Amino acid sequence: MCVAVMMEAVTPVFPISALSPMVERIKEKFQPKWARKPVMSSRPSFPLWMIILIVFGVLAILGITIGLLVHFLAVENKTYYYRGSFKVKGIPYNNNYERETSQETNHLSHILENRMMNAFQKSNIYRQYINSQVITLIPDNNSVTARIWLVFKASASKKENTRRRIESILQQMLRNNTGSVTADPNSLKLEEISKSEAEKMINSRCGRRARMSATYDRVKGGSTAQEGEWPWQASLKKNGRHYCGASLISDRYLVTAAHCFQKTLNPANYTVSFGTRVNPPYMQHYVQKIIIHEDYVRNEHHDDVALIQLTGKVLFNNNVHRVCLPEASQIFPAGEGVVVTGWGALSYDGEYPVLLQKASVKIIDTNICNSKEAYNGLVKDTMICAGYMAGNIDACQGDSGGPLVHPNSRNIWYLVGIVSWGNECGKINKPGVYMRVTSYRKWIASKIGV
Ligand code: 4AZ
Repeated sequence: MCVAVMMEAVTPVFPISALSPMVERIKEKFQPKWARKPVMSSRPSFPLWMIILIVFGVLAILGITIGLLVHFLAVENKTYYYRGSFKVKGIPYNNNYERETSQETNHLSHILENRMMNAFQKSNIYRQYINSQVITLIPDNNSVTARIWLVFKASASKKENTRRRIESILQQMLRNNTGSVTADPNSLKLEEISKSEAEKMINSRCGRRARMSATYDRVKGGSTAQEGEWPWQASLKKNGRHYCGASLISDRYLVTAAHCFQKTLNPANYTVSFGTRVNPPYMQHYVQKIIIHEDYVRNEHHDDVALIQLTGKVLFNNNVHRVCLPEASQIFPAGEGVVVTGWGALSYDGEYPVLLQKASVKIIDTNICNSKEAYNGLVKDTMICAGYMAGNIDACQGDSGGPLVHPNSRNIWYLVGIVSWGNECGKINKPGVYMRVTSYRKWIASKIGV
């Protein structure tokens, strides 16, 4: 017992195996040689090829992990939408800024949109930038507040960082008062909005597209339109059958050709549908009232304009919303590229398509269109020719009443003409003749107040 007590006094209370490596080494040093462990015998030895294999394996796993991380954090981008506003100073009060289609609105918006685009494209987030637009201008005493709309893509992890960067780039842009426009950097406001709020903002404005399709100018002949590409295009149906085209110009009114209503004027016989497929339609509305131009004479070509009032309001969405009406003073020069759309015949007395068709044409000088070989003076100032003197690409039967549209420098679409008449379709020296919308702008305003 007593020996046992002696041992207790010199032995540590924790087991030997728990000693630190340093203590272990000291302990080994004072052990007799015969009791020491052989240095190498405790570790298994691996052949070189196995070590290389293990290293490669570990590197491969590391590589895959990093790759997946990069993919989810950097490549898996989401789209983010923002709305904001800032003040532009030194602009004398002018209520034309309140009109979305005025020259003043387009001019100032274009300058601001170019400045925003340049600022973002030159920044270090140029790869995340998708679009920026001026939505409205609100004039005040000696200043105009610009309401803006922005789209960026970013990974979820960089979301807040992206918002801060957008804000600082815009602030810097507003501080650099180069050019004719001076802005107030302290007036900048910016907030993230949902996709549906962003689409609502765009779809409530005229002549814009929420989905950005740029294929229209690459199409040479007539070809099938994409859903949402021409959201103002409507099909006017008589007793359920496509009869004429029409264009949505407000949430309650469409503009079309007067000659579409030659036989009956009873609104109950007509329906208006939207979407690229004429049957079954994407959206359908009923007609409340038909307003024919007072000076239209049946079987004559002049004043071939009519308005359709719907029984209820159209709920705008990506695929259905209004086109812009040009100011009465706006000029569309000869040679400008325009697009005509409709479900009309694919050739004179030919077949009708099921899906909406589009064709890129050019505005033709009225003097050329009135030449002896062409229409020999039949084209009035209130009409506009579009197509090609060489023929082929043209509107045709069933396209009547439909839109001829032009994108302005901001890519906002304006109604230039209403399909009206022509000598058959696509014939040499016989281009399509359209009602010139600028000539009827005041008549439209007098009837429906837009
Ligand atoms: C029509 O009969 C018609 N090529 C419409 C347009 C044109 C010709 C005929 C233009 O409705």
